[in-house]
Amino acid sequence: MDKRLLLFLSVVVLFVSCTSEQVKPGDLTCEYLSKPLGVDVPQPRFSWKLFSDARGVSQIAYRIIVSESLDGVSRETGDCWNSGKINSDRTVNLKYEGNALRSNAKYYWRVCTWTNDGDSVWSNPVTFRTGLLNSSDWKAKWITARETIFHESPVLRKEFKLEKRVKEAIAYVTACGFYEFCLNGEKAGDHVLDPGITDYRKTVLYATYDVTGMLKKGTNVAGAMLGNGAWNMRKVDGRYSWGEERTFGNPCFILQLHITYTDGSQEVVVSDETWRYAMGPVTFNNLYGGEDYDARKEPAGWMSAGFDDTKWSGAVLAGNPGGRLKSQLMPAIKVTAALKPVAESNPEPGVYLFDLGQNIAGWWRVQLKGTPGQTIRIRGAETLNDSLFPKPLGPVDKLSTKFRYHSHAWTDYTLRSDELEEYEPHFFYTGFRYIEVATGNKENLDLLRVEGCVVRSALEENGTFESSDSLLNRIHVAGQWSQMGNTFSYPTDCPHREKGAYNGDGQVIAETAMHDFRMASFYTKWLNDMRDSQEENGRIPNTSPTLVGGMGGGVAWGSAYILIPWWMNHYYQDIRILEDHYPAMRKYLFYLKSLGAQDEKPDEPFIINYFDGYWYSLGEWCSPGRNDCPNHAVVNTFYYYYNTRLMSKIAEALGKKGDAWYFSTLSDSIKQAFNEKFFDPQTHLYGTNEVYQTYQLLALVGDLVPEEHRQPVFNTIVEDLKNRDNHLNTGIIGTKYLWPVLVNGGEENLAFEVATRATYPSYGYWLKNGSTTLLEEWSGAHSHNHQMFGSVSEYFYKYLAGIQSPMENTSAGYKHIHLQPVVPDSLQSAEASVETVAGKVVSGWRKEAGLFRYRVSLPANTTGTVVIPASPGFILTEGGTRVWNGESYLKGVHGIKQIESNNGNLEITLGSGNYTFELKAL
Ligand code: RAM
Repeated sequence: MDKRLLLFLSVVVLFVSCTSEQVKPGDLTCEYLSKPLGVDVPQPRFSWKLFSDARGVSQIAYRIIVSESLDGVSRETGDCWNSGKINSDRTVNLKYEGNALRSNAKYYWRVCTWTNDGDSVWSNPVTFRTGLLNSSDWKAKWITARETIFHESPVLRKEFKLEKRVKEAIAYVTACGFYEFCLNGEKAGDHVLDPGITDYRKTVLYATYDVTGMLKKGTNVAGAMLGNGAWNMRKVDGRYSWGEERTFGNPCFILQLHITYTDGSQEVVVSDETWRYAMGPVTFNNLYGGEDYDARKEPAGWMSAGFDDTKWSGAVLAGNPGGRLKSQLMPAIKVTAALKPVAESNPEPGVYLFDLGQNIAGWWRVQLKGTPGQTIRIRGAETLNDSLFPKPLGPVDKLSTKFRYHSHAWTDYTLRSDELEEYEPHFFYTGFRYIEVATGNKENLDLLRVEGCVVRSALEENGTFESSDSLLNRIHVAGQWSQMGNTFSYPTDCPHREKGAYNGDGQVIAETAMHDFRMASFYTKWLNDMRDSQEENGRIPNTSPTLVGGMGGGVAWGSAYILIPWWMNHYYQDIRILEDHYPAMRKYLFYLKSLGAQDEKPDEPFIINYFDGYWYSLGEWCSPGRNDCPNHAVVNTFYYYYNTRLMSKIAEALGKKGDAWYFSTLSDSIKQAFNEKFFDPQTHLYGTNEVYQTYQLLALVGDLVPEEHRQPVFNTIVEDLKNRDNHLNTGIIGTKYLWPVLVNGGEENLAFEVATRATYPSYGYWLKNGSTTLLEEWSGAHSHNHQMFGSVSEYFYKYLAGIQSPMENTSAGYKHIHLQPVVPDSLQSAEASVETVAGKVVSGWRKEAGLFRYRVSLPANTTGTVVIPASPGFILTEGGTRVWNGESYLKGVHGIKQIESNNGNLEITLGSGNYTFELKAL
């Protein structure tokens, strides 16, 4: 070949590989999940991110292809779907529009992106698997034991023969209650407490496992162990329980195992009456009361072929639970970490105490050696010696037993041998920091090892925050622990006392949670729970699903059903969540309207006054010194108003013009009534004669305050905080809005002072007293693991580090990112990162001698506006090059599009990429 041609070709190859390395689509997800199994959405949505170190990168077009074979996507034909080249910068939630998907099939997909540098790059291919798309695909039957089950746990088994070599095997499995599913003696997957709790009468979630490697030619054994969960919740004498006894019958089980042989033929193994069962080693299990496990009752060899099950009984068909079988399209509950104790003691013979140094939700894993038949009792608690706060474990400390959810919830383990045995619970979890192991006979064990297992919906972490103030950092981490402690397929209030799906707690923490964890698939499930729980009259109960918890709340609780979809559409560009739920959201709004007309004062139709009794018309909750607020109607009417206004915007977004107009008009009427009823223009107070911070905050947040009164209303909050020596006086509702209102009102230093207080009531008070999670009450009373006050982390991400969310000035889906750090005098540095749907955003600043250093990273295919405080005469450099000379913008640095001075700030317009700015005096 001509040498020159060769050189030319190699340059071309080099150029192509160089540029294609510069930009690469990655992190491909389908329905928010990476390579999901069991997708049962007929038109699943695809998302990706663009990765590049270059600046100013944007996508100008994309093409998605989907095929049932790897070859199909490699050849770039996409035999199921070829979207063609679409001129668009969108990368999030693009809907499949190809041939109808088949049940139980594997699909490959990849995306080609064109960027503004003229290049096009293919992603690597990834897969998704469909689940069982039609209810008629289910051939398996629900099975159970014939006798009534109260507390014990049946084990079921079935042998089946496979005549040929297995190419692929997929198991669809679930239970009402909980299950553990095994093949040939090995547990399938790593889910625990599966399936996620739903209202089984409406929805039952099934898991999909790829069990190809677990089957063999010849005889195989399928086995399952069932737990009561929220399906068969019995009251128990002498053991802790919560709420009413509620049982829908025996725990029941369903399995459909699809096998494809290497020759292409297929077979299906199903649960039916040919399965056999016996009562297993779990002799007691209760979601609240604990679990008893008698290892002597493990039927030896029951998971192996040839086990004699003739003495076992034949399973019987269970009634259909009623709910639609849906795929559990979210991370399952798993053991995500195991913590070793930081201290242990043996205060008396036969009693051991362990301190994890961290309050967690989950359970304990013990290794122990004793005598056969000996029963060991294990309990947990959040404090020692019945004291208010935790502390490091000392030699004579005792487990706190002041709450029944600690003293009367335990696991009893009975040893089968004098060998080393290991145990962890199967169908029970709780919240604790200390673990007590008691032998009961005042004799020590031959050997004992304990660790604390962190159990939660295994959502991926999503955000980081670090500042020069260690208290802030600790508050953030404690908040994350409380979220982890309250994420069990729905947001719970606490992991021990109620385990309730409180919608109020869940909504106030939601925006923080969307920074700390990848919440999208979890909230998609939870919103279905809310819809399932909707009552005939449109009411969304205080807990969804209602099967657990089911107690108090007010309008702020049900409002989760409007707020969460609204936030999801902003954070995740998820319009489908609005479309899907709109009819039920609308019905809820009309319920609120009817409430206004049917409460204690029907002559005030736009005000939601007292209704349905104290526990159901709660307003603010858990403010200092009181459990509720002086005037519930203010909070309830605020949420009525806020929901109505959002519904108008949602209707607008969905093109429902008539509804948009209707809700907008209704919200105007509520606003007027709200001010007439609650606002005193003389005192500038809402709802009371003394300042109640929450009311003043809500009125400002909802834009309810007449323009000329905004500043005086704001001033009442500032004065009240100062009168309280910079202490807040808010409960779970007002706390979410406290920092945004202060910062936006220009009180940046006060906001910081309030956040870093260390005396009652404050976060610092909790943490200085040894807490490692967030508490239920500012005083320290009751639960030590409630997530609802964690909303302060929004302040850390959005204001201190400055990564505004799509609820502030950032655009939906983080396409145009607004970064505006708020810099209190007494903070030296702050940095946060958030893994948004568009990619990872980083914003971090540090004060150095005569210098303000600011680092920012914007993912490819986004743009940004950076706003940093800058006095006149300051110069700004980026990467050492001057870009602002004290008066005007100096062009030339790639990626920076404009710099302007505005109200004491510099406003910098940027393309994607990494930047390091330095601001200093001339
Ligand atoms: C408590 C719960 C929860 C709260 C309700 C009103 O029982 O712990 O946090 O939402 O009450």
